[in-house]
Amino acid sequence: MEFKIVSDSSSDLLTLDGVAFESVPLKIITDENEYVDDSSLDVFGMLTDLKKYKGKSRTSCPNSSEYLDAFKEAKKVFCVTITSGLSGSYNAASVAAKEYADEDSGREVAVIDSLSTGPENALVIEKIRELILSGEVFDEIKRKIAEYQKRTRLIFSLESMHNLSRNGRVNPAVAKIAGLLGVRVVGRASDVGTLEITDKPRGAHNTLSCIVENMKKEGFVGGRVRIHHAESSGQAATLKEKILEKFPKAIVDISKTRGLCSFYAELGGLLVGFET
Ligand code: X90
Repeated sequence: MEFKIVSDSSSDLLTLDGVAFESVPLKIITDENEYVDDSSLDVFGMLTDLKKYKGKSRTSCPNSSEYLDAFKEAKKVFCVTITSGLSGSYNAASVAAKEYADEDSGREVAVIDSLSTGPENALVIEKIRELILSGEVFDEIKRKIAEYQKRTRLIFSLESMHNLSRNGRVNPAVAKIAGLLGVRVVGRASDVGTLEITDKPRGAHNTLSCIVENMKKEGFVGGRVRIHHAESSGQAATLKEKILEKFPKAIVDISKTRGLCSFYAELGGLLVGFET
């Protein structure tokens, strides 16, 4: 096989049409269970278990041998990982990439640090797919993807930052203030791939308007949008309507978060990836 796209499960994609694709699962671990974030994971079941569960929970990223297995048989690999600002996934993939390329001079691996997660990763992956299918060569795809990444953004809204804060992925003081206020937070993936809280809107309606306002602030003028939701399909559909009201030409797709993003975004969380 010539090209293959590999991604960790933070992209929320399980399959991709037209090109070889493999998702390498992260894991969600409690004292009682290990949830592997692959296609067999019952995400809603996991979230329901975790809601009742009072003990500790954490996540772990793929190791380099899991990435090596996923690269297998491909000459040219594009590997998109969750932000290196919050996870070791990019590092593990980079170790694997070096080993894989060293084994055979005909192989090339581009490891792409999304500095983001979920829908923004999915947009990047879909762009790589488009470039492969249009017949572009490896180096040209790499260059165009680096350019494309400058144009994509992630905005999120969260009802709880409990798991993010308990696992040291966000400043505990920030999480505490949001928790104490009992409000949703809206934020963005920062330029270095960490969480940046921008607003504390009150009420579901205001939250959605706040997301659209932030999209405009980031420079959205009606390109592609992906909304990934953690068991919040109603909110996702209303958000799509609001985006289309203001930007009738936008192309908006809705899908569900898989295990990793669901664990951190928690029930009701919305992740919005878009082009500027
Ligand atoms: O290596 C690991 O165990 C994975 C750690 C992942 C930590 C953060 C995941 C965040 C998921 C939450 C809202 C969006 C934040 C975007 C920041 C770049 C979703």
